[in-house]
Amino acid sequence: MHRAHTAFSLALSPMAHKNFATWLLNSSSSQKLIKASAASAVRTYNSAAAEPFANGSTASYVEEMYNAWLRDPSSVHTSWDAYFRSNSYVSPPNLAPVQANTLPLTAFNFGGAVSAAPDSKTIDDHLAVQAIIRSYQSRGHLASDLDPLGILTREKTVCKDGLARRANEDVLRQHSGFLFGEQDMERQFKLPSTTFIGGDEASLPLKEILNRLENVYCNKIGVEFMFINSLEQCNWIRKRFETPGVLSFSPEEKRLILARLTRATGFEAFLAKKYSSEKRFGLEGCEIMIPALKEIIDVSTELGVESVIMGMPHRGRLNTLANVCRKPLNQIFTQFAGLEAADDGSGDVKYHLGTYIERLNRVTNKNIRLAVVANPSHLEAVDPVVQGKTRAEQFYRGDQEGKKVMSILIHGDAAFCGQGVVYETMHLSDLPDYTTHGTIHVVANNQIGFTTDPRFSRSSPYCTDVARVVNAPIFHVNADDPEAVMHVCKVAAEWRATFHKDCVIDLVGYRRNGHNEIDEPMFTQPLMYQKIRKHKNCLDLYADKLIAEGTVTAEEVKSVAAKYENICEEAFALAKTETHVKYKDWLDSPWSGFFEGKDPLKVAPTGVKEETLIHIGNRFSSPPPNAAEFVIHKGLMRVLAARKAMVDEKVADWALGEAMAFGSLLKEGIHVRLSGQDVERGTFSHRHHVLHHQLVDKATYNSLQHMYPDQAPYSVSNSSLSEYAVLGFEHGYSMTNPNALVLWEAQFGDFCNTAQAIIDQFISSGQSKWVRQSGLVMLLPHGMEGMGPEHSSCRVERFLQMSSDDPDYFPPESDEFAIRQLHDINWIVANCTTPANLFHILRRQIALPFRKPLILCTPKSLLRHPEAKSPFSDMSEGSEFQRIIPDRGPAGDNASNVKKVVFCTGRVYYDLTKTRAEKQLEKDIAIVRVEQVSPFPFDLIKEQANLYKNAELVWAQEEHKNQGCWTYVQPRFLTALNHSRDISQSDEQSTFSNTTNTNQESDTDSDSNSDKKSKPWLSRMFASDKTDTVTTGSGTVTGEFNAAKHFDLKNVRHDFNRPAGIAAAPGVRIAKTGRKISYAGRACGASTATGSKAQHIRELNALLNDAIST
Ligand SMILES: Cc1ncc(C[n+]2csc(CCOP(=O)(O)OP(=O)(O)O)c2C)c(N)n1
Ligand SMILES: [Mg+2]
Repeated sequence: MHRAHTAFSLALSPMAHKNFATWLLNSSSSQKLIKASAASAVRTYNSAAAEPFANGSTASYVEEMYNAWLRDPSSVHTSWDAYFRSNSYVSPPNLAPVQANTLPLTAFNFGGAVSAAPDSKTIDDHLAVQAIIRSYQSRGHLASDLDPLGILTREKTVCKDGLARRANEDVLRQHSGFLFGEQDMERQFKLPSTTFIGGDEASLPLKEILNRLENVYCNKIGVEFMFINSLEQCNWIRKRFETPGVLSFSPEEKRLILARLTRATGFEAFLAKKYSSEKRFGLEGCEIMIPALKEIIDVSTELGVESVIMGMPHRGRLNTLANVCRKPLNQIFTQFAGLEAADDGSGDVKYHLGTYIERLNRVTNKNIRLAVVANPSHLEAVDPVVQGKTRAEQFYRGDQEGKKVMSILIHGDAAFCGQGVVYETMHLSDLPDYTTHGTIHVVANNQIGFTTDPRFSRSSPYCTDVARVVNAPIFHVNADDPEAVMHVCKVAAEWRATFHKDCVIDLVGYRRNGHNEIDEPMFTQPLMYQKIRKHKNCLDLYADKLIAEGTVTAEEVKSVAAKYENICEEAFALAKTETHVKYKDWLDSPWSGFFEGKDPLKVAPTGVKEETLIHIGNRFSSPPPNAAEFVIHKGLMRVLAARKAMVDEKVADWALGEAMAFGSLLKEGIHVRLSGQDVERGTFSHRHHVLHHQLVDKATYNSLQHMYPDQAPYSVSNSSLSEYAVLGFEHGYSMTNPNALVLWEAQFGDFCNTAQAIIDQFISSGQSKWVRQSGLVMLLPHGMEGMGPEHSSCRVERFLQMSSDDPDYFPPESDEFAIRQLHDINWIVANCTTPANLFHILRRQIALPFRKPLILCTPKSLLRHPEAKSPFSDMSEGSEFQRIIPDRGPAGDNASNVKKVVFCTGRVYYDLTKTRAEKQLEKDIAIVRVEQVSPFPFDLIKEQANLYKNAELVWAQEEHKNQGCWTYVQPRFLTALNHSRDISQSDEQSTFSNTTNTNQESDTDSDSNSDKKSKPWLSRMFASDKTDTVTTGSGTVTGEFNAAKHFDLKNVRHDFNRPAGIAAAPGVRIAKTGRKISYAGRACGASTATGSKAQHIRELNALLNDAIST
């Protein structure tokens, strides 16, 4: 479309005719010439015709003819007709501007008089040369010398002039056989405007043209860029690679490369020497990545970048931390010493924890902040998280164009092409609310993934092909050529600074060792590894080169290496004096000032003044101030009017409750960002935060952005159709600043499982693994409403299974019960039934003195349910979030006579109350809503059970028995009802992980049994002393094991205050008779729902009859 449009407008241009007339038609033999050139073109060439060769107007003319022919074949000369019919013509992506070095064609001697028109051979030959230039530009990379091992390198072939060249048929296609005579090699050819190989020369001998093209495109760099649709960008790249002399480096620059390479190589060698039996996922074979990253950072800093956020996998991570981030070496070496942690964290340091460093860049003399984001083993999962964090940092700095903050993503070759999240992340790169204004992707391409060869791990020619979809240029480079690598990095950094678009550097190296250092690669890649064994490392190769050319001496090389080894030795000695690992040293996004001076157990009030609610309500229900000009859809006028009526009545529905929460937070200076598929309107058409002018394209109004003049920014963004990348992105965004409410909404809760890796590896466990908090809210529409098996359930059972509160442990009751629970758990899972509770729970995310992710099941039918409304009084000052909502009707008033209490959560409450009313059982059956399911409100459940002393207790849920909340609530009910199991547990994780603790003791026990250390429960299983008591911060542990000896005391919490005296042998339950909770609902099921509405209703009726009966 775009190309057709360009061509069409050119065809209409009177200038095109004028240019045409001046150089060709004025000639007396013009018609003959057209015929001759067109005919010969048909015979010999195709894309040559797409390039201007004689002056800038030729291509315009050809293009013009082509378009005229497309419209009407008879409108052009028969020779053109024949030419175009042969399908030989390929329209250029765009037309090139006339370049400064173009010469009139008459400047060339065509064998006749100077003023004579060019003969057809001259034109043919020029077209051929042009085609060859273009071939090199488009496909030269296919023959470039990228593989340091030479396994994939193509042989050179000897050309007519006796010179060996690499470009072959893959590159030159039909032009490879073009037989220039040897005498042609010396012939002068005019260079088209689309090449820069000439420098200041407007023409060159053919031989020189070929040599220069070979050198640029078929040497150690393979540039893939001709698929880019922008001519400006293509020319920009051509210029940076083709201009003569671009690859020359000063002696100082070469020494710097050598020094950096020495450090990168020395670091791995040092670790190999000191920790020979440890895995470190070394970078050997691709050590150049370290100088490469440094070059990118240097150039970017020079161009204005102040903060770089990096995401990377295992390979070379330690080297990057040491030599790019300059994290103190002793801190890194400490990780190998197997020391105990002084604070929380999973011991997952070496390859997974992040870091954050602020330092002076010595090359540019500018301050720079470098962060490496903590990442799980799940390859590439960190990509969108990095992007979200980068975007957030840009946002908070007001860096709207990404000039100050940038991201670098480092990939393995197998993961880059194999993991779908890479594609999803790439697709965020140019979206207005998700772009980070250009990411530099660096692939540490060691041509292997664990034990799998590329031919079995990808169908694409390169591991980088995914980047082509966003028109990112791809710079392949031989990792054994440091200068070529540095050049590519410089270009990449300049590209990002110029166009603010992604680009890829493919560092083609090899992996000297196995996947890790104790792995045997010869099992699976014997021939490759025979080659590798004989291959000199990059540092030695480069040092040899610099010594040979006289840039450095052999002594200098040795002394640089020795100096670095000394540095390592000193750090090694220092590391030996360390007694503990401090996880807090490894935070990638410290929230300085957030925790300080805060009472960790105090929640700020969440209710707000009624006048605030009225103000927000009025704004939210009003059309834009210029309503007369802004035409709103009639349906939306009705929505606004209904909202206004609610505000006048001082009640809120779901959308209004949410808007009240957002608006009031914005008023308090809290940035709110809501992202997900179709969130602006809301999947269920209830939200309507963005009003669209019905007559003016892209004119919109968002009232939440105009609540108060000094409010914080509100952003609501329809996302790409991705869960994995977008949820990861929002998680990254939420990590950056605790004073923001970041929400991701699934279209239906069911779809969140395509983002499972983000949920499992980051959201549920980020704090326990990496000491990193996030207050991200996941809004998950959930409800079995007969919408089919894929539009029903957010699989709340899965979230609950990952909740870290202990089902068997009733924490001590106190005024701080609720906040302590929140403090200690990994995340919050809730299903609210009222807009007021939604309002409070969202505001509570910010009111908490710490941050926890909130998994919120949200309603569908309740959005419009006439009873699912809240009076303003439930949101105003003094009101707060209700963890459970007791029965406030006749049953609640006369509790001792109640026969049955039905506990439930979520929308089924409304079905239950309706059925109870229909059966006139309001006095006999109480219905209690559990609004916050996890952490479990043990105290309130106990209170309710005590209130209804004589009643049977039932848990009713619309999800199947093996789904929903039942399996989570059942054991907790038993604990709340004091019919708990004994306190022994054989898995420590459920109690202790995922907690933030400021009051713990540390274990100095240096038991070397690592299995016991990592699994304290195992020690306890076989402990003999069962009566030890351990006193901790504020509580007492009485257990059946010798805690001081076997138990990892660092994990003992001040809140670890188990009821005493109920010790028993591990695994033995203390059975007590008494009250139980029974289940009312559907049987177990394999699917989340039945497909038909009718069946759903039948099943629901059965559930209601079961639950509401006495
Ligand atoms: C999502 C995921 N799947 C599988 C693995 C297991 N794994 C770890 S490293 C690796 C090979 C990675 O190859 P590549 O991306 O080329 O990186 P390299 O190790 O070669 O640097 C695999 C399969 C993983 N970590 N993550
Ligand atoms: Mg690899």
